[in-house]
Amino acid sequence: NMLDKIILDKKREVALKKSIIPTTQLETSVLFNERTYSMSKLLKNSLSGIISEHKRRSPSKLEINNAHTVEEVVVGYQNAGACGISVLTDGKYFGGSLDDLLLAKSSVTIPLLRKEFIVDEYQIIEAKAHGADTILLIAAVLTREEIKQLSELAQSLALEVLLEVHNREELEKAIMPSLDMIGVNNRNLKTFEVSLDYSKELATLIPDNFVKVSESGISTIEAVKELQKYGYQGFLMGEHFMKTNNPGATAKEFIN
Ligand code: IGP
Repeated sequence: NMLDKIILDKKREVALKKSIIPTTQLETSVLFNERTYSMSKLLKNSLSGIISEHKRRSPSKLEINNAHTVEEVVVGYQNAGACGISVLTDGKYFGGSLDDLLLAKSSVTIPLLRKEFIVDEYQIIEAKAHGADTILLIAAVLTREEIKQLSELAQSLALEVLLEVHNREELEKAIMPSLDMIGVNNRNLKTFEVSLDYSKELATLIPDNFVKVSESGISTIEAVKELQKYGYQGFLMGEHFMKTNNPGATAKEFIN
């Protein structure tokens, strides 16, 4: 399946990068000692809870938006009142890059999520060096031990962790104190099937001390309102914004 393929490629990519740019070099980035912004706190205090995503293309949708610069998109999202911005940094499957994250960091002051398939501590150091405030960990591709090790490293760098799950087993495996937010991906990354029922079914199983985020496949204000009834405070939306010719203006429709 696609997810296995992505992870295989990612492991190769990280091994190669590690041999070229050692972590000690990443740690000299001026951003490495910068303060981070808390996405979970903003979500808790927001009525709308929108995390808007910069996404050019995806394996399921191919072309989404290539017409805008990163700066245009992220400034539009910030002006719309988003609680945070997710920046895809995977190149091969999503057309993103760490440069996109850097550009976003230099353009806005709201929390940034590095949207990446993290399989190694190296990518967390990299995230920090490129201005991320939050990292994503995907339970489907990590063991409990890996989730613990990676999330504790993130915590030690003042990065927040959004842990992504898609079913009950992943959720039960992953629950631990070093996570800040738990996201239910409505899209099955193996089959690309999308249903908001995943968020609805898992809602009561997520302990209250984590901010609940519903990810993917959201395209209406009614869907957001419905998910709020299930306790969700964060809504990760990409395609619905990116496919329009003014992503920021479209995001604003969801934010009061
Ligand atoms: C956004 P959508 O359907 O609004 O474009 O979805 C986001 O949830 C999705 O891009 C995503 C994702 C991921 C991408 C969720 N988890 C993991 C890559 C890797």
